Amino acid sequence: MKATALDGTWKLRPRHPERVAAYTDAFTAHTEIPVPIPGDIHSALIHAGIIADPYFAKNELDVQWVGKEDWIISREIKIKKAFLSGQQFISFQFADTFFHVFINGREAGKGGNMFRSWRFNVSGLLHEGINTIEIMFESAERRAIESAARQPYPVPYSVYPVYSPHRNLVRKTQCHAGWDWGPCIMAFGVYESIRLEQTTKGFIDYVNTRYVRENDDWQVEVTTVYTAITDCTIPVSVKIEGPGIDTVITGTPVNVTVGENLIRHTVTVRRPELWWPAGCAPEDTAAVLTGSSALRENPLYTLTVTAYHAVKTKRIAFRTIDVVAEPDEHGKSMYFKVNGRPVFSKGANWIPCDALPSRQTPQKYEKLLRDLAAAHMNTVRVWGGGQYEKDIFYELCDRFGIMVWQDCMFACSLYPATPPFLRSVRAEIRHQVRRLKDHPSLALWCGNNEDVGALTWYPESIANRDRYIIDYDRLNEGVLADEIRQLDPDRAWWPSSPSAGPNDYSDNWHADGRGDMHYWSVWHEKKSFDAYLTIKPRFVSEFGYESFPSLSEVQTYAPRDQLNLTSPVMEFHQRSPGGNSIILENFSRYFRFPEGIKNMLYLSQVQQALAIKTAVEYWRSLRPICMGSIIWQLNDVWPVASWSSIEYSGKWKLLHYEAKKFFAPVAVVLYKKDGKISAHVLNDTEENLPVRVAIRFLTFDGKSAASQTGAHAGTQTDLSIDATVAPDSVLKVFECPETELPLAAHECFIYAELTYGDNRKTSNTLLPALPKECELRKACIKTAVKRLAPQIFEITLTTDKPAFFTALDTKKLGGTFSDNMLTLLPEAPVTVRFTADSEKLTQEKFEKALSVTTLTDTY
Ligand code: BMA
Repeated sequence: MKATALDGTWKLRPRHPERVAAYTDAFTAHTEIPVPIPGDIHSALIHAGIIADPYFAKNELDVQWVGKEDWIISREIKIKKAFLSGQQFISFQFADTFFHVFINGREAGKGGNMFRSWRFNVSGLLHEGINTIEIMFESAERRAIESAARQPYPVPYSVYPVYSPHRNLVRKTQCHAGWDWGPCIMAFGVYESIRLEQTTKGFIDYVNTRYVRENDDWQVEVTTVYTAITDCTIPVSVKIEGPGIDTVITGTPVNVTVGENLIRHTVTVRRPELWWPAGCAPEDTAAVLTGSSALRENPLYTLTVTAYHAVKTKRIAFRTIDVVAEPDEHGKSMYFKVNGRPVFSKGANWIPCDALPSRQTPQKYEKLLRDLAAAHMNTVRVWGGGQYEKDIFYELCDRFGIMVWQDCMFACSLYPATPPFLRSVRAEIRHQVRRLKDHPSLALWCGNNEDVGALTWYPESIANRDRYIIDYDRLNEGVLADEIRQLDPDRAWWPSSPSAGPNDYSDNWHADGRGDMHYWSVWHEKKSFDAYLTIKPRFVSEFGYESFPSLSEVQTYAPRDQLNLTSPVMEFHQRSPGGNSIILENFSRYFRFPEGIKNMLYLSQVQQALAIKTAVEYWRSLRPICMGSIIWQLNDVWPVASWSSIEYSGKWKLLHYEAKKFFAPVAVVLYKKDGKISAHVLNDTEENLPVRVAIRFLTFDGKSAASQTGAHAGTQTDLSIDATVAPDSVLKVFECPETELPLAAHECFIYAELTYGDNRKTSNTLLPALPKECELRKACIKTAVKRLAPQIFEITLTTDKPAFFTALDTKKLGGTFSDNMLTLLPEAPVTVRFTADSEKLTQEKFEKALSVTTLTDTY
């Protein structure tokens, strides 16, 4: 078997230059521009200067015509005589979406589902010497509109401020059509290598595994899915290599017949090392106690199957993973159990890492997933409005121990149940399950995002509920669950997110007793942050709160004259209806109103971090009732106001820094609920954890509150508590009624410091009154900077008065602080490190870029 990847520069032209002339004069009848493949067409047009950067200002509106046209990419390829023996094929993965392939002018095949793989037999179409390959992409928007006209009845879907109609009728990344955080860019292209293949026998399409554990030994059942082009006998070898293991089954002869063959081997692997989610391996506990921050990589084993000349290699690992959803005294549990150990899922929701597929680079995947793990997260949810992710995504999750909650790609919509649609989805899910199921990180298959709820969102489905419920069930149980249960019987199937579990269709936006919740009462229903403390969820797979990006990021899309929160461009880069008003309204709820855009952007990030911190700290303290909190959302597809914890450029928002603290395996949390203030120690390690907790009541001058005139007699004074927290659990170490604070709530704050392990310290702060009510003193903060290594700077911060929500920023200079969003106390300097992306950064440049903002600076 021979294969060539047709990567490189192809040529691009519109199918109808005369129509495109209405938008650009760049294309005459014969003009072509270069387009890198794998890649997308919008990116090529941007690169050629034919369309403007759609992420800037309101340019997105000016590029909508691109998605309404048809486009052709072409290239020549030289074929040698030897390649023409046997049969030849052209294959596609991630081809977006409606395309026709022509070889030397003759149609070789067509595709119409971005999530399927396609292989077309091109034998007889190629010849020795120069051949032309053309791929014609049809407008998915037009195809969706045509499909809508053919539906037996309307199939409703949710729309966003800028959108392309009937997205739900085409099997394409749903958010390409616009979302409440994303632009409408109806991309076209092929985002993985197009391969030209030649064989005399056949192909290995997939290699899949199942595992049976017998004490320390594992039986691996390897199924090779082999498509033969002729009846023949081929030798098949299976090899598993890795730390301490080298097991081979060599060359068993296997008879195959034309079409798909399943070839099975069983391999015994003795005492492999186990795969664990981040933070859960035995050595992770030791790292927590000593303070090592290195990211642990999991032991992965290489499985290679050779079938005649075809070879397939993949990385596998050894672990058990179960979803425990069982009735209990609180309703029904939901949590992951890995190698027998219950794991609290800490994580974020993943949307595609760029709206332009050409910019979904391996570097971006690696940075985002490293950043996710750096914030002590162990779970990522691949949300159903995006895409089954690229291989590199799952490979990184395997390495770093990030459990993947995998939605099937359906979101916020109803979907058709016509036979052609269901056939297309069946082929899609069969491909994706066999492609992805061996990743040790893959923890759960979920049917869709919010499609059960969507049944109640539209007049059509409210009026004719039965019809749409039947369609829902045909797709979800009839196709998705049916295929997943058959092809991946060892992995959990979860019907929808949110869901109370199989066969239960409760309202999991508000009911907290069973399954996973999407808790949107804070933000979409505009409740106060306290609402997070009114539920006892089992697992929250979505909850979020918006902020603006930092000033340097806003400047990438808003020209200077638009730097105002109600300017047209700032409102355009906000897709959640009324979003800017919600942010501003909450400023007035919690804070003294900030002056100037810079302070507003900063405060929006403080507010977001505070909202999500309130939720996560409380829900973690409910363990084991609650066993998961997955923040909406990790990343952005373009620069925009959104719920993300990391800005489009990769800069961490204050939320991501705060997440690193509120998701830490060992943490102290403080909260006020029902008039009581309490402190809890969270221990996600597998050991009994002796701790000391110092609780101090301080004035806004930084003095002990109890010693002040005005302090009530017989009230709380500073405390030091010694305790031992059991493994994987939470201990309440302190509680007092708010009325026992030494001073009025707005005159003092509580500062808790936890000591554990090798003299490791972590702290937390609670303002018992709303920040706007507190009589904060203006703090004068000083910084001293030292360069420790070419990329590492140390910043020491000192203050004369307690300073809250103190944030460091470096404008456009890329890099990450070791800590941010700090409480600073007088006489207690705080040192943080900044690791720059570039080695070329001078101390002078760094100091010039560095800014410090604290709450009292904003008004
Ligand atoms: C959800 C998600 C997304 C959406 C987000 C914010 O429920 O599933 O569809 O972007 O909320 O509104």
